[in-house]
Amino acid sequence: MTAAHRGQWRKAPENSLAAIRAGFADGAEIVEVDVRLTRDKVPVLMHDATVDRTTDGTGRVADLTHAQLRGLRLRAGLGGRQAPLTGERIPTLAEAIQTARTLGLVNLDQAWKDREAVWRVLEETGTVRNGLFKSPAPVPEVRAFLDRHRGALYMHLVDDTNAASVEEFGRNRPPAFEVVFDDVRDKVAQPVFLRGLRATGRVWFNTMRNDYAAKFTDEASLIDPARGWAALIAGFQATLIQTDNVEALESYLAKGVADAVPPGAVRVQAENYAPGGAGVSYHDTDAGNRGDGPGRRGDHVDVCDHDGAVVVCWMRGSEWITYGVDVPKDGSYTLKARASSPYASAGTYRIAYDGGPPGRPVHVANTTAHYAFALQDSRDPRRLTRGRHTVRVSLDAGAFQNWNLDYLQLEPVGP
Ligand SMILES: [Ca+2]
Ligand SMILES: [Ca+2]
Ligand SMILES: [Ca+2]
Repeated sequence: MTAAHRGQWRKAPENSLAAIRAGFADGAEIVEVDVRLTRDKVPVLMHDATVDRTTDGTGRVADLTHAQLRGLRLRAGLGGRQAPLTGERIPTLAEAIQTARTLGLVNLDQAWKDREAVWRVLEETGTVRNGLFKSPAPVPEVRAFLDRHRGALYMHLVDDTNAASVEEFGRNRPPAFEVVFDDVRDKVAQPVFLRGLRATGRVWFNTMRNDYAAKFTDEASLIDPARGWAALIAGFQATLIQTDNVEALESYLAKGVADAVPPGAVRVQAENYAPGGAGVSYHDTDAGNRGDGPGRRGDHVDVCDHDGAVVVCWMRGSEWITYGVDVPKDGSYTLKARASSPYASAGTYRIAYDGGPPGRPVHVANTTAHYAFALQDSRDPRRLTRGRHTVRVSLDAGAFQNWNLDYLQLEPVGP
């Protein structure tokens, strides 16, 4: 089973009704949301303690009334000050859970402390079987809640600090455990422990970021599922994966391929730039590799590791970088860049083929976070013959530049 983290935020604001619908539409069985109480004790969906990141308002959810929150508009995707505003509003839990009624489960994150208020909403809306509670709370506290509310769905969160809690449940175990480990040597990551969990229920892992399941992340899975999802399924008993990449995970589960290169297209990873060194294959304005990723020894190109995505980062005006690309067939191609940036505009680049003059400026779109990569079409098609070509990406010196480049992809658009 797959769980869409904060809903399908690649298509709608995180924790919005549209994101819940899109998560299920894209194949998730579970949509994860975050629940908080307003000042007047209405459970609503909001990840952060404040509304600042994801709306056009400011302030703490706990200090604002439901009516005040209702007036705010949600920002696209993962939000951020420069993300565009949408027509979506902050949903109440009641609206969210009713949206999911015929579609699947809603995992109620951050809801445990307000579990009685949340339970009342589920009862009132007749959606007790749609809401999945979770917590790492002491077992007696969990038992008291489940005894009080027969029929409540509950998943227990375990890491190395509370691994023993599994045994405390005795023969009355929850139907699922969420396992968090940041090192494969952790107790909860050992085969014998995980087989024990799997024997009685489902095993949930989170692959959005490093340190939730060591480095088995979504982005690593996009490069090769064996670095992420496949490893968790084959070696860690995973039967439930929470992801920021619903479509890619569904594609992997259905077809064995996560992020396929389209037919006739050619992809080159940004970090695999042409050889030659400074002034030949690239120009970089800051000495050394300022990123935390695997840069090329002796080179100044900045390479970052964004939770498994290996990317060229610290992109600045006047920098350029060159790639060798093997075009499979004569034809017209468009160049797409898998890029990310929380800024608007994030930057502009121009493409030059085979040492020719640079094309028109291409604007990099705001993706609402540094780790939210999206494939962006340069819309500057070019005829190319079969064989080896060089592609140079150069950043305009006069424009604001702050974005990350994961890969380039030439896609056929015509003969
Ligand atoms: Ca540098
Ligand atoms: Ca740089
Ligand atoms: Ca890359």
